[in-house]
Amino acid sequence: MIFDRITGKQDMLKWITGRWPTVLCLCLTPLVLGAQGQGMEPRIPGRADLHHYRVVRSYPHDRGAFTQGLVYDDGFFYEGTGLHGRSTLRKVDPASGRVLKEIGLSPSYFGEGVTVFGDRIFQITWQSRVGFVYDKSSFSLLRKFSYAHEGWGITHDGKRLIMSDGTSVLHLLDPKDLHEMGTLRVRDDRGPVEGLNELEYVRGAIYANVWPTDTIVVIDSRTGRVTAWIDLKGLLAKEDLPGVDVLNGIAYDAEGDRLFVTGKFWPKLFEIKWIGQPVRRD
Ligand SMILES: [Ca+2]
Repeated sequence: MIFDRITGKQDMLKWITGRWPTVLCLCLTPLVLGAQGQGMEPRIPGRADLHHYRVVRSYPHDRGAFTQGLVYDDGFFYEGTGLHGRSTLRKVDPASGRVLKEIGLSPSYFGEGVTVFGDRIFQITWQSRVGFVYDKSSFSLLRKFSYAHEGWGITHDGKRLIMSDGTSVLHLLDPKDLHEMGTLRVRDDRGPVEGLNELEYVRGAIYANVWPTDTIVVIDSRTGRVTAWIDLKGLLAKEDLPGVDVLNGIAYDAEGDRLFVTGKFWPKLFEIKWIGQPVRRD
């Protein structure tokens, strides 16, 4: 089934059909055509600036990792992978791509985003409405927590955990007791931006993959307003495309001001920079 193969999220068809009929034909086309959503976007971006990129450096990435969450912390990547029976939390050496530490989730859980908050790692799951808190060093499970929506991506701004659920709404959680403190509605001048997936907090902004495209939106974390779109089409060479799934994975090295991206089953992980004059779309 192509939906299983491409996304692992077959229920997404129901989600799209029920919630956003106008996006249906736009979303299905890239899934049928193949990986990366080449040439397609879920909607026409609003007036926010559109940026392109250049690759600073590429790194090896585990081709068996169905990447759902990516973080850079103190010289290492922490990565959460998905799919039932294949979901993991792992610590990865950036230079070699070697997995240094790994735990597997119970097959009943489909792992999603991860974030490192102090000495803890938070990992969420797709439809089980259960998240996990681990000790960063040992990966020992400290506690579970629950939430009332799907879990897609997670990051934090130093005070609040920020979660996506595949819609245009971000959930703000207290990292101490995990209760929901509020929501942030993400939109540009053309309306809500749906399909927000993997997240990363970068200097006052929230970066979000827009599922199932090669696009990242840059969101003002105070207002929810989209301030820029980054078009990441063409990151993988043609020979690397067979078997890969969509872009999913954003990490930021605050100390070195380095931005990293990868995707599901991608053989490479990239450090990128925005480039060029932004193109205004009217
Ligand atoms: Ca991230």
